[in-house]
Amino acid sequence: MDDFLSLDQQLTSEEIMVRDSVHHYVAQAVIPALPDAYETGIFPTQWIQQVADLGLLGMTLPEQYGGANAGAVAYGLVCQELERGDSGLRSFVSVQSSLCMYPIFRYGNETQKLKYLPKMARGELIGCFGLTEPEAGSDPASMQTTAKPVAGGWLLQGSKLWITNAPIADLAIVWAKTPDGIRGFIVEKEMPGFTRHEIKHKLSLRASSTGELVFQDCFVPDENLLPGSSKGLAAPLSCLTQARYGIAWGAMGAAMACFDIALDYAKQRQQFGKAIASFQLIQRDLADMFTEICKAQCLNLQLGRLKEQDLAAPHLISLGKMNACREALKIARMARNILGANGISLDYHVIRHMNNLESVITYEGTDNVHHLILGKYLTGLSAFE
Ligand code: TGC
Ligand code: FAD
Repeated sequence: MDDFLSLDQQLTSEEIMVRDSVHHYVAQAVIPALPDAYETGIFPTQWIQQVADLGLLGMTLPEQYGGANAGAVAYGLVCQELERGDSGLRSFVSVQSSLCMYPIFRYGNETQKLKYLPKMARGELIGCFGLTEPEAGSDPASMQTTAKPVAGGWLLQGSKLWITNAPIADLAIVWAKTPDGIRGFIVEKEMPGFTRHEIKHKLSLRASSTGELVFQDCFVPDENLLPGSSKGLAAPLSCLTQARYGIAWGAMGAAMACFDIALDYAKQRQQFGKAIASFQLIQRDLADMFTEICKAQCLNLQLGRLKEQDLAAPHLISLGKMNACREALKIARMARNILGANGISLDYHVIRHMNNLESVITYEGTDNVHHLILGKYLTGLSAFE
């Protein structure tokens, strides 16, 4: 869609350049591969090297760790353009950058940063982030995975479920209960007692690899504890704040794709002797979709500028994630309706975005959770206690 609000005026030339180069990459290399990748339920691993070569992995980190010192708005625009292609590709980049490289950068020591981050930026090491468990989703404080201190390290026991990248990951950032509280660990795939299983039969995020992590007396040496991780939920929640911010932009990328497809289709498709775009009810839907995209673009941009000044409080990020996911899902459903029967075909893409957004609205905090985070901020009363 065109830049109707002239928001490009608010972007630097570097931000526009990075957005446009990712847009071009997605149009050329990602979208053509998608119907088949989605149908077969396989994450195209060739995308890993491509996004690494574009400098998109850990792009906000300093250069000495393989990053590009990029700002929050540039990262947001990248997420938007990746998810214009598919939520699975944006998920891959979010998890690698915000949920794996960020905790190592923020809570790791210098040895860990130098050992892992440059290789992760080059796409040579893939990460996953294990917080959710079979019995602990919205309430990660109730996790049952434990880390018991033993000579020279820790013994991990438990499992993590619904973990993006788990089947293809070389390492996992795992959050486990120690006698002192929840701490973060870097668990490498070769560590004895660590196994992974792919989750099959997903009807959403099919072009993404999702799995389970299992720890059976898995020995993790002391050097793989993230020393700066606090003894509570603050450290994993701070990683979620990074990823939720990217999702606010990403979900709108999927919404923009759906809007563009629906608008083109409505102008072409003839019924009752004229283009369906000429019908008032179709125009109302298009106008509603367009309005929500414009509103979310402004919100995301302002959140990004606040984040660049370290002023984007977690409840504001919740506002952005909640709004974008809710509106993007509505837009995808409206687009699917405008396409009639063609709307259910992978060839027209909107059903894929719609199904993906059913995951995106659930992961990284459900719609309810984000309402309650905002509710706590507004009222001073926690609904979680
Ligand atoms: P609460 O008492 O509010 O906070 C506990 C401590 O954490 C601090 N804190 C934060 N710090 C940084 N960023 C944030 N967003 C923070 N939110 C809270 C807080 O200040 C406090 O610190 P301290 O020092 O006082 O201890 O915690 P609570 O237990 O009331 O929180 C409840 C709740 C529901 C908000 C939280 O548990 C939550 O967000 N639940 C949702 C779980 C979730 O989002 N899981 C996502 C798993 S990862 C994932 O889905 C990846 S998908 C990836 C992809 O494919 O793209
Ligand atoms: P539950 O917490 O059981 O919630 C079920 C329903 O109850 C929801 O509607 C929820 O909003 C509602 N609910 C729960 N508590 C409350 C409350 N207090 N008030 C009102 N309503 C409430 N996790 C990771 O750790 N790493 C990953 O990489 C990852 N990737 C994922 C990829 C996919 C494709 C999916 C689908 C999930 C992924 N997740 C990941 C897990 C995701 O974060 C959780 O699914 C999410 O946090 C919700 O947890 P749950 O599924 O257990 O739902």
